[in-house]
Amino acid sequence: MKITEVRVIVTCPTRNYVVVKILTDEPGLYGVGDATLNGRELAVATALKEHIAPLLIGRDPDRIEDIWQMLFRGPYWRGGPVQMTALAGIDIALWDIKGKRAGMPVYSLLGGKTRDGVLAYTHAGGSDFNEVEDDVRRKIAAGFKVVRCQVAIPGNAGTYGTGGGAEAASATWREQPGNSHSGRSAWGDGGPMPMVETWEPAPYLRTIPRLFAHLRDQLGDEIELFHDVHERLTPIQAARLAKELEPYHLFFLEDCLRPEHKESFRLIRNHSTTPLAMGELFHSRWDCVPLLTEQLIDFIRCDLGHIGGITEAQKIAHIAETFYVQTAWHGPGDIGPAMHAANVHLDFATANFGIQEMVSFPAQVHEVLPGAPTFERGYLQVSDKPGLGTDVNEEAAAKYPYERAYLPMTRRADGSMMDW
Ligand code: GCO
Ligand code: MG
Repeated sequence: MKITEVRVIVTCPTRNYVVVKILTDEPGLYGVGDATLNGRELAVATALKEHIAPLLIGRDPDRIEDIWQMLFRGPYWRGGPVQMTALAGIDIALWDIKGKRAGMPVYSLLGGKTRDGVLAYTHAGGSDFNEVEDDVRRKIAAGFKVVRCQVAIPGNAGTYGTGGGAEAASATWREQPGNSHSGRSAWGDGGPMPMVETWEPAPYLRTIPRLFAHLRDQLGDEIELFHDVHERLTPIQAARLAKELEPYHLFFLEDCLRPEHKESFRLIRNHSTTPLAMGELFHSRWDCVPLLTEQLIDFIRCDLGHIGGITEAQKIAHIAETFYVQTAWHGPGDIGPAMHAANVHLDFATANFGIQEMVSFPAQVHEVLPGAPTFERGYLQVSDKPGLGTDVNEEAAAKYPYERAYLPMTRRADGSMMDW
């Protein structure tokens, strides 16, 4: 069997997705992967079309590990988000082909089911504590057992993730002259620019423990709650937050520090027993290893779409298992249904699976990219069809051409740059 074509489809059914379709010389046998990198979609599409596709034509799609090694080590230049997202798109499509060829769902090829359903979480948010509480109640009524909670911070305009839905939290903003939450213009030339938010640590650190005090008071202890810091704190600020949140028993505290700060997790650990999760900005198993071997985190939550796909994630899961760390793969709206399906196939086959982030895709995404995992009573399921069970409708994709879009940016009150 040989790869005959690598098709790269960029489509915007409400937001941009990069889809990889690998065709083979076996009539009707193809695989579908996702290679979406929010805000840098065309960089990945170009890497795939210009640099990677020509290397794959004529190769045996069965040799996933060898192709992975070739695309990772072959170019000499290692990793980074663009290359690892492109590699993930190829990896996912190859696993889809392998499953279809074997007549088995991918979770079977990865070792078989270790559980009957995949515990999932969603997002709740609001502009004040009561709005967050109401949103959590709605999510509980919809069947969720675990909910991430974000709230607007008094004095911080456009605080990340207050929109509620996971889609809103991971939204990109289409280019719009003067589009700025704070009224601050990043470039000042009136040209296309991302939304710019304002953020200060002091009001944030005061507000978040009070939010969870309110939620525990109103909602009791049974519902699992947690919070995403989104890489905005310094090590000592993160240690303070983790310590002050201890009484509210969070499921985990997500991404406290920037991805470069691995050794600083020691400081947080020394001060608190709040479980810690980290990883959506990591690009390889080597980013994870220091946190795993020292047991500095409790949940590893890389994005399969940005670390090279199932092949790399399964290796990370196995290293994590050795150190009693559980998986919680990133599952926002800015990765496509094929990657969400890959998450859930791997979750099923992972003994040390912890939890899965999920989104409900809008109708246009289902039309273009059918087969996303389904949610019922707190758990996700995937199709038992051979492969990953997702597809791409190329005619429908053509109806929604690419639209340039950026992630928001954040600045401190004095105008200096902050991490979004
Ligand atoms: C999450 C994330 C996302 C990211 C988004 C960036 O936990 O789901 O933090 O919302 O911000 O994926 O593109
Ligand atoms: Mg996050």
